[in-house]
Amino acid sequence: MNVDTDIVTLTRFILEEQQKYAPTATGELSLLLNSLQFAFKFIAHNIRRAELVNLIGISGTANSTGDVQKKLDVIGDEIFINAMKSSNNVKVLVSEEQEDLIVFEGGGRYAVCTDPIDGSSNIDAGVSVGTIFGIYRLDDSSTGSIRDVLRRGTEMVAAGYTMYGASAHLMLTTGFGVNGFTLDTQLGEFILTQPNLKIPNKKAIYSVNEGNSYYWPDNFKKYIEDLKKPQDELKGKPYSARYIGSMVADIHRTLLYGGIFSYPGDSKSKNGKLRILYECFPMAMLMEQAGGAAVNDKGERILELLPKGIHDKSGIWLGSKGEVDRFLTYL
Ligand code: AHM
Ligand code: MG
Repeated sequence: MNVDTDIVTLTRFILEEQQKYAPTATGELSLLLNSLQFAFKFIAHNIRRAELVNLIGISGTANSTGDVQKKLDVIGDEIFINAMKSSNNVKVLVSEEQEDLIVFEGGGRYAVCTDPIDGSSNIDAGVSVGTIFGIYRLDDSSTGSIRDVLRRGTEMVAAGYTMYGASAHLMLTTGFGVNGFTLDTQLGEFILTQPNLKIPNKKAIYSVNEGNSYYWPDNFKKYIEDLKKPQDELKGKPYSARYIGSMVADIHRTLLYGGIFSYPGDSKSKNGKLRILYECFPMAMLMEQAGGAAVNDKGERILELLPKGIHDKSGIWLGSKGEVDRFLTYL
């Protein structure tokens, strides 16, 4: 039988990476990443069951104890909060589902920003959704406040997402490139499947909700219109449009195949829809670490933005370096 008996699990990978890049580190970040992977597994498990749970809901019966089923968003949020709290390494948590930040008692030295289940409106159609996260290390003087997370994206020590699709895929960066893991449900482990992932420098795919284009500024309209014209370097073919409407799924495709993804600001929502701390920043860090780029509507580097509130939004354009550079020529 042809069995690989020396696979790299996420736990092994984290420990080896710590040995390699930070041999004197305390191991707290490694422990935190370990708590995170439990949250991903638990959320993946619930998403797999969601359809059945919904069917039960439709037939009018409650679950065995008679409780009304909770929405998956709430379940994801609770799983995340509990996992971070019990890790003892997190002091500050920002969740899309919580208006205010959560400060845990105890000595945690990290802040985590998350969208526990992004794209949840797609779940009933079986479309992939995901958990997005960004991690900051706290200053030694920190007592746990909003200042711990109102920082530039360049200060994050780790970021990533887990996409719950045909399998659960975790894309992780700790600032030394991007590595992809796939959950083996039988083993209950994330296995390293895409070591040192790089995004292609160019790819003729654009991903944006064009239904909003009436409200876009003229240069955004012109840029997208030009992509739809015959391209010399594509032997006269235009770009392809691909838009799932679930950020993690759209970014996952972009990371693997290349192209450009955008959720720009427009005249009805000037900063677009996506949140800086737990949507734009983590995705921007992953893109840059994979060799791509991420900018806002003015062409400024996303990671250098400084949010003023924990739920602030920004227009965003990210993906292959060559495609983002082309967009920049329209500004
Ligand atoms: P959510 O955080 O409420 O799930 O919304 C974010 C999602 C993203 O996953 C996706 O990129 C975007 O909303 C799609 O928005 P739209 O339907 O306006 O295209
Ligand atoms: Mg979201």
